Amino acid sequence: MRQVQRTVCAHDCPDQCAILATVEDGRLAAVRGDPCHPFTGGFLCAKVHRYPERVHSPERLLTPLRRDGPKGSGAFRPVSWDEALDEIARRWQAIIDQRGAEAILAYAYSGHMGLVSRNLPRALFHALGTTQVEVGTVCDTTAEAAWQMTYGPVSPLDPESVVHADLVVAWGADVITSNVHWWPFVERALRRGARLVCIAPYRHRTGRRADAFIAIRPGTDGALALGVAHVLFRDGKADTAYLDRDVRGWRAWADSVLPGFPPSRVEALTGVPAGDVERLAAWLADSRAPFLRIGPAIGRSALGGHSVRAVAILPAVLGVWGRPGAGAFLESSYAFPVDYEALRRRALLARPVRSLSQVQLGRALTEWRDPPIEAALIMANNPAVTCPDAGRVRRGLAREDLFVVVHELFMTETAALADLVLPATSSMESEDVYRSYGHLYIQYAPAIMPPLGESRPNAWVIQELARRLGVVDPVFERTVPDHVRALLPPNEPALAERVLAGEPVKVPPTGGPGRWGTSCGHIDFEPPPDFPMEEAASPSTGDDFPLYLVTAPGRFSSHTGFEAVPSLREREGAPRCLLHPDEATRRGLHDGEAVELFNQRGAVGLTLALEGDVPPGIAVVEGVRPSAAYLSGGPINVLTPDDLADMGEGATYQNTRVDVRRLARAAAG
Ligand SMILES: Nc1nc2c(c(=O)[nH]1)N[C@H]1C(S)=C(S)[C@@H](COP(=O)(O)OP(=O)(O)OC[C@H]3O[C@@H](n4cnc5c(=O)[nH]c(N)nc54)[C@H](O)[C@@H]3O)O[C@H]1N2
Ligand SMILES: Nc1nc2c(c(=O)[nH]1)N[C@H]1C(S)=C(S)[C@@H](COP(=O)(O)OP(=O)(O)OC[C@H]3O[C@@H](n4cnc5c(=O)[nH]c(N)nc54)[C@H](O)[C@@H]3O)O[C@H]1N2
Ligand SMILES: [Mo]
Repeated sequence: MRQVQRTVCAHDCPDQCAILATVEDGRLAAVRGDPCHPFTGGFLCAKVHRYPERVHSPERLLTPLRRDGPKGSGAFRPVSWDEALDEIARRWQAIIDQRGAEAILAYAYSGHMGLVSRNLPRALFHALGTTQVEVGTVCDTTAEAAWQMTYGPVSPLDPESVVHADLVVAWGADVITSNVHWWPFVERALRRGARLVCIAPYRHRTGRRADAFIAIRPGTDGALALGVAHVLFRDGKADTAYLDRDVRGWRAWADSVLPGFPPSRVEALTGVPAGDVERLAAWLADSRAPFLRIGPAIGRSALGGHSVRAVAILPAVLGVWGRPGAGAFLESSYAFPVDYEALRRRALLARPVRSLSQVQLGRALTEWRDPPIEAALIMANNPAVTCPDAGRVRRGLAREDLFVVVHELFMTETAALADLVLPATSSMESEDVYRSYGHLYIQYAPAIMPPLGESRPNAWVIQELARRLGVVDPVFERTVPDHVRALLPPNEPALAERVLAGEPVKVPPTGGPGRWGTSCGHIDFEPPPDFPMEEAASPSTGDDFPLYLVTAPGRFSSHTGFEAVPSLREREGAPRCLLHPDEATRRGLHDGEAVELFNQRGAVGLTLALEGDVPPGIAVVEGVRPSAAYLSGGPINVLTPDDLADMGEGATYQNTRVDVRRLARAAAG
């Protein structure tokens, strides 16, 4: 039997595509972009295009597995679900009785972006009182905290409105690589005469298409933005009438902070020539409708929150909010009228929970006491590869006295360190509801094929554990359609029913002039947006290493989520270190040779690629790949620090300093 069904791409990506999937005799035969979805626009990215290969990969886990040898040896034997779940319940109960639930660390992350898959697990963790990730993630919590502090939880811009912009600034966002379905909208603006400016440490794919590219030292965007504001005020281009009307605390900010950011000092802080600071300010001042696309990447540094904030306020300084296509866009998430607590059920918490920033997972597993972590449940995340200071994460997971359970589709390096591995369904085999963070559509997706083998969705695992642990709450009994009804506003029952009918439903943006989400109701410049360089110093920055390491998304990979697709592995190719030819010459290194990036945390072998688009002083590695992809010592996150950013407990990947040298033959072997 052959059927075409609507579903949604569940990957952690702003595009959240609507898919038309062809299922033949219970197998996913083909996928294409749903032409009815304005943002997906009828095409899929190079990765998701290969979805049948991923779903039916011979590497899929099909039964629960129990470790059958020393930790990390890779020896496992199949066990039944009952055996696995009973063991988890028994061991967790013993830990709860002896040490308290905080000795259990449990979280589900963004490997599956369905609202049920991501949020229902938290209800169980809240009910038990386990240690969990309440705030900080490796992704965007710094950027979100900075945004909320300034504008509140609102998403005022429809990304599709960029077609009306006359200036598009991709500020720390490689649109063509990581947000490719927005690119056609940008192109429409460009065809109508808009100018595209890219600001990033190296000229990436989008940068090569830009009218102007500004190379910035990683982690210093706040200084550049304040320099731009300095010039706007100096030249009388700031809209003080708008600032008076809609911004709290702007005068104190303009008087106290801005004088410290003349273009000459900005050049010293950021590496951006003073003339470029002036030019960027002039383009913004001359623009009727500037659209600033802020990539969460600029938040992943010691002063990342300050940076996001300083960039995000520029439309307020210019007084352009409210014009079609004008403003700053970080994420669309806040536009959705979703009551996450209906699933997370924080109300089930008996007392405040011990919270972990995902960034410091390794620290928690190796250093925490009172109580130490004795059991861990990791769902939809591959932290042994993607977390900063991955070496420490691995040492933590490898503890013989730590009971590790990993729920996964594939035998990732994280799963390989588990005591029990539980097989997860792919999104094609699970029912869920999705809201984007890069556009304004919400969509329900039924399971379109039966689970492969004994694989089961996150929600099922959580329901079974709740039952075994005697946790009772209506949330664990609900069906997915009932979850959808509970998540969406009760006074708008028609919205839930439209969503459940399976069509992509668009919600309006929220916030805007006079309607901000802050407690004062205005755009909030208190505390004053600043860039306090002196606070950026962090113990593990390792300033003695001369190069900044920039880790950027891979085009044919999404973190490690497509590693089980050989054709994509091949297209992404072996990991490369992109370096300016002068840096190579200085070290006697040649294009294509085996090198290693190293710092105080480790050394990672990969292939050198000389690249004029990378400025001197910077090493770029695209894609976060599993260890086996590197010549030695991987993954790349062995080198990155686990310090927290200034806001939102986020990661500081872009604060990594390294050097590069020829890889000794023995290590390469
Ligand atoms: N193909 C692909 N798509 C993806 C992903 C992927 O891995 N692969 N990942 C998905 C996920 S989880 C997310 S969160 C999103 C967004 O993922 P992000 O990682 O935020 O990616 P981008 O927004 O593209 O931003 C990356 C670009 O920012 C630049 N950058 C790095 N540091 C700085 C800095 O300090 N300042 C400035 N100005 N620029 C900097 C880098 O040059 C890089 O090209 O993309 C999603 N989409
Ligand atoms: N150096 C450096 N490191 C980074 C970044 C960077 O810019 N630089 N970016 C960071 C960012 S933005 C992010 S978001 C993280 C992403 O980091 P991760 O969340 O670790 O991303 P993935 O490697 O895709 O791992 C997700 C896993 O979830 C599994 N999975 C998929 N669907 C399901 C499901 O339904 N249930 C279960 N149980 N499992 C499922 C997949 O098979 C996959 O192995 O990486 C971060 N790491
Ligand atoms: Mo992310």
